[in-house]
Parts: sequence; C-alpha cells; structure tokens
Amino acid sequence: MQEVNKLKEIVARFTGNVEGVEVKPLGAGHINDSFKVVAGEKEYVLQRINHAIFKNVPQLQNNILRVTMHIRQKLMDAGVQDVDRRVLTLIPTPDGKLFCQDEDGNYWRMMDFIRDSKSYDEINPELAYRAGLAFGDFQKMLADLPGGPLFETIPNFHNIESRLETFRDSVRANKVGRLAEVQGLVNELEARADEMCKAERLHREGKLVKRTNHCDTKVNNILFDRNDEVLCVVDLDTVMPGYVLSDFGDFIRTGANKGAEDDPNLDNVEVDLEIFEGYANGYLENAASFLTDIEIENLAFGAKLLTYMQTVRFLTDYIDGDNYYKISYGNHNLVRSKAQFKLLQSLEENFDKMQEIVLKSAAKFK
Ligand code: GN1
Ligand code: MG
Repeated sequence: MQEVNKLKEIVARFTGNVEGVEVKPLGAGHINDSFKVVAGEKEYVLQRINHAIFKNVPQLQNNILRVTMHIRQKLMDAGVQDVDRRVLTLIPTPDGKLFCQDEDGNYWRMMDFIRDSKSYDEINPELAYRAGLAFGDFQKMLADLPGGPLFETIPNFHNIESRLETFRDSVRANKVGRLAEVQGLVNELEARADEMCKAERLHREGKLVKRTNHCDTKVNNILFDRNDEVLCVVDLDTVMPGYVLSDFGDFIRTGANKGAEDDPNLDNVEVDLEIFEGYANGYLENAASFLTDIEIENLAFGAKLLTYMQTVRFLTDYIDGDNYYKISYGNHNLVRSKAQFKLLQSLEENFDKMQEIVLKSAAKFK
C-alpha cells in the first residue's frame, strides 16, 4: 500500500496531481521497473530507471528525446496518421525535466502509454516479416539524425571483446564459488572467442561501420496494434552507435527461438528458419539499399554473435552471484546461459542455410 502511495506521489511530480491515479506493475524487463499509470482520461508508463546500469540519466534521456523527436518529424513529413501511437512521447516535469529523482536516489521517467497495443514473446513468420520492416525502417529513419553520434548509455555495450574481458575477470575471481559447476560451459565459450571477435576486427580494419542502432531488438520491444500491424519500436535506452549485425542478431536470438530465452527444457530450443526468413525479408526490404556488402554478409553471423554474447553475459552474472539481471529463482542465470548456448549450437548447425536466406533476400532488394 505504502509503495503504491509512493508511486502515486512520483506520478504527481510529472502531472501535478494524485487524484484518481492508479498504478500497477507492467511488463517483464530484466533491468528497469515499469508501471502502468491511469490518471483520469490519460494513461502513462512510469519507469524506475536502473541507475546502477544507466549511470548517466540526463544523457540517457537526452538520447531518447533526440531519437523520438527525429522519428516524429519523419513520420509527420511522411503524412503518417496517428503519430502519437507510432513513436514514444516522453512526459516532462512542470519545470521541463525529462526525469526526476526521489529522496532515495531513484530516477524516474514517464511517457505516454500507447493504447490498444500488444507485444509478443513468440511470433510467426508473417509477424517476423513485419518486425523486420519495422527495425529496418527504424535504422533508416535514424540514419540522418542530426547532432552527432548518440551518447553510449552503456559503454562497450555490444562489444564482445570487452564482454569477454569482464567474463574472464569473473572466472578468475570466482567470487561465489560457482566456477566448478560451469567449467564445461566456460570452455565451450572460450573455444569460440576468437571467431566471435570478428566484427570488432573488421571495424578496426575500417571495413565495418557503426550506425545508430536500437541495441535491444528483443521481439517484445515491438508494439503491434489489434490487427497485428506494427505500431512502434519501444525500449530506447540502448539506442546508440553499433553494428547492424547486432540488431539483426538480437531479434533472431529472441524471435526465432522455438523455445524461451530461459527454457529449462533444452529440447525446445532451436532456431526457427521460417521466422529467420520472414525477419530477413522484412529487414532487407527496408535496409538493403543502404547496407554495404560486408554488413549483409555478416547478418547471419550477427545471430550467432548476439546469442554467444548473451550466453557470456548471463554466465558472467551467474559466476558473479547475480548482480545484473533480475532473477526469478536461484540458478535462473545458469538456466538462461544453458538455453542460450543450446540456441547458439542450433545456429551453428544451420548457419549455411541462414547465410543463403540472407544473400538471396538481399539480392532481391538491393
Ligand atoms: C536486458 O531490459 P531488457 O529485458 O529489455 C538487457 C539486454 C539483454 C536482455 C536479455 C540494458 O533487456 O541487453 O539482451 O535483457 N538490457 C540491458 O533478455 O542490459
Ligand atoms: Mg531493455
């Protein structure tokens, strides 16, 4: 009860009013805490920003403002109807700030709730195609974002070399004594480390560019309307410079898995090639025109890389004693690591087919 009153009081810092305000938990993100707010006629999303992870909240919010304003302008220029449901709208405080801080040091933000929308944890090939169009369009709209590169809200976020360094530090420290239990998986990851650093090498050689990426293209970060048309892309905390193969790969990791991200039954976990093909077709239809050959040739590799990276990240957190991701039970991060590794093995087995799908699709839209 007290918690709810506190949440209402935070809402009032944005809207100036606690009368008729209802607040309840929303969604299942691993990082921030989200709440649905109803205030009279209006509906909002209130979020407690995980400040241990997003250390510079003003810059984070400034990124989101730049991105949403730019997209809004593009949509308006294109004569799109219903712009408020097609892009997120941040709610400022009465004195114009895009976040507030409470007495306990928590950071909060609010945005409009997009009505009549839904997200999926599991989709079909047609929805994957639509999601691919949406993320392709997202990158395209942000290609001419003015004002220079976005702030890196989490430094080296999708940099596997840096992720491996952290992983190795955790393995060496073995802080909570879990290493012996996971040594086999650690060895499997080490055996692939060199291959997985390919993107960083290509970038150093000047062959792979960075663009404005979403960097969390999880399948449930796309909102659909009641007719299953894409409304908009959400969760913009990590929009920052990155490789397009990362965004392609993270969608495949989450959307083209026949099992769940944390599936305890590894028999469920394998790549769904029809969903892979749907997404590749949608994405390339909008993106092939601006992608370089090297970017296209490495999209399927991106699926392996992001699944590998997620295995490394979950396993690092397990070895460290679960400090980063929210967990629902004791060895949740280990279960997640094993499920992601199983998906990686399936992606490896199907790699030639995935590569063929991408090249065929790119040839159609280039
Ligand atoms: C986190 O917050 P959420 O659930 O959208 C994480 C992603 C991971 C994902 C794994 C800032 O995303 O990078 O891929 O969990 N976000 C951050 O499901 O670390
Ligand atoms: Mg996120």
